Amino acid sequence: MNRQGFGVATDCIHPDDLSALRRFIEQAVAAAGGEYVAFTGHDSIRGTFLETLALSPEFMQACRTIYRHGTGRTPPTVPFYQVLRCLSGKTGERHAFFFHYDSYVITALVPVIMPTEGKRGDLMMLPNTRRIRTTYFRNLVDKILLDNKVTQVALRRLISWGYLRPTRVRMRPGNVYFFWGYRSVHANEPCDHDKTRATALFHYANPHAGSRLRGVARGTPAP
Ligand SMILES: O=C(O)CCC(=O)C(=O)O
Ligand SMILES: [Fe+2]
Repeated sequence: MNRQGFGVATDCIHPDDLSALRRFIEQAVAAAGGEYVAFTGHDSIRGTFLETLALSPEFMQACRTIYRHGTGRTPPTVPFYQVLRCLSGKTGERHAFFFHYDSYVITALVPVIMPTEGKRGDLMMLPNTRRIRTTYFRNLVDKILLDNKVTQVALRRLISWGYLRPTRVRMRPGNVYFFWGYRSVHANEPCDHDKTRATALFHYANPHAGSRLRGVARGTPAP
């Protein structure tokens, strides 16, 4: 994660768990008329393998250990923030090539369905382009500088002209990919319209969870 941008645990998800998840996703995409769907939080994925994984002590321990070694800090006792993203159809494209920093220090990415031909929807990243900011305000400045049309278009052009060479991660279902989501500019490439690309994300440890400014900005006072 520090050197090449990401770490990978290979062949650690059972094929039966993957097939059950694929069926769940295929039904959800069909119900959405073949278009983009996302599930945020744990309620909507209850009873699936993604719930099992989020509650797995070994998986949490792996993230806590990575956190401790990578940051030198004590890992917080917090649940994952989980998202299941299913890109499909024309709307999937709108969710591609959006470069961002995650709000959480570690991102564990579980590819569930990945196209193997055409535009596959690889993960593109510029690893470790910032440190963990001490204040939410400084983090917000980074986000504003990145989440705007000028920067987004500039990044896409610099990449397509070859001036910026992002790390491209071709993901394989069965593996789990770890990276410093908070510290790394990243986005996924689009995939072909007639294909589905589904990834489950497990985000761990928001450094600004207790920030008062974050509470005000989101309209929810921090506890
Ligand atoms: O689906 C992916 O490959 C990455 C998604 C991502 O970066 C995110 O949801 O924060
Ligand atoms: Fe992300």
